Amino acid sequence: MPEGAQGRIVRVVAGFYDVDLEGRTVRCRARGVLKKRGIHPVVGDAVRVRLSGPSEGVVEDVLSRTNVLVRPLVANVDLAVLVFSIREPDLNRHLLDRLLVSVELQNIPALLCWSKADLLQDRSDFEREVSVYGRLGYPTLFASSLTGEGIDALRTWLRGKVSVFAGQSGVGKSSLINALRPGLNRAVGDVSRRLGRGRHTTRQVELLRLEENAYVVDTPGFGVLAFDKDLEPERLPKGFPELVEVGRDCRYRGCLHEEEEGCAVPAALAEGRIDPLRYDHYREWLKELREAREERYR
Ligand SMILES: Nc1nc2c(ncn2[C@@H]2O[C@H](COP(=O)(O)OP(=O)(O)OP(=O)(O)O)[C@@H](O)[C@H]2O)c(=O)[nH]1
Ligand SMILES: [Zn+2]
Repeated sequence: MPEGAQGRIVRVVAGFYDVDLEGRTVRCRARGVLKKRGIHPVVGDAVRVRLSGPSEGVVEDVLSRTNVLVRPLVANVDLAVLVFSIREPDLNRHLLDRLLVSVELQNIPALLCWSKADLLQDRSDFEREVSVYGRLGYPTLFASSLTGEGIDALRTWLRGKVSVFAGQSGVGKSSLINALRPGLNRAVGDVSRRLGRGRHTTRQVELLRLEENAYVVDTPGFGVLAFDKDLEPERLPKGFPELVEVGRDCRYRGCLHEEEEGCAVPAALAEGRIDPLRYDHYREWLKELREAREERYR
């Protein structure tokens, strides 16, 4: 048996860790000393494993993490693939901005994937609607798991990374992952049935291995995304690249871009350098975070 093989935790099941070692899964328990040191391995962790049988082993060590997403609980996330269908369901910009703020605040690069591209013949209106995201510097691609459009480009994006797929229920995340590797066969549900009941097909947090060094997490669909309960309102501007940029011209450092004297945002709004809908979302969430803080100190 080779000693100290390095692998990646793909699943946590009732105190056991399933570790991918170059395409083969080994069920492991964690060495007792890890717990004593307060180290709790999670999905996505790069680990050193000592094999104790053909498909059994012990997690000896957890390598240092680049980041940890809280929901879903995944370590070492390289890319967030935010999936939004161009129709069925229609684009939800509130949720899109919310997801973008979350990944920005966690320093995770985002790829915007417009799914079900086959449902729209003329894309010019849609492209106009989402052009703001391209201008902000987010990479975007159209994809359809029905026609295969964009699947190769998506595969190229995922190569060598741990990627988390996120987006509303029914936008086609599982279908995209199926198209990326047909052998995986994720459960695909019926959109009308599930949207009606708010039920989700996708449940357990699991890393799926697509090819060598490409792992994806299919997160359960959701309608809204809660911010971390203790996120300070002062951090919110960091979630908006355009506010970070324009904010350099505000008179006061730490300007929250409401009605402060010398704030550069009103001029940027008037000149179209800041998208009004995104700014509305910013103001709404600033208020929400302030209220949450008041709750905390009550
Ligand atoms: N027209 C079209 N329909 C699609 C496409 N991809 C998925 N669908 C349909 O959309 C519905 C939802 O697909 P899923 O892949 O289960 O969506 P999901 O985002 O994984 O949903 P959750 O697991 O609930 O988060 C299914 O009825 C699919 O057949 C596509 O590219 N084009
Ligand atoms: Zn300002």
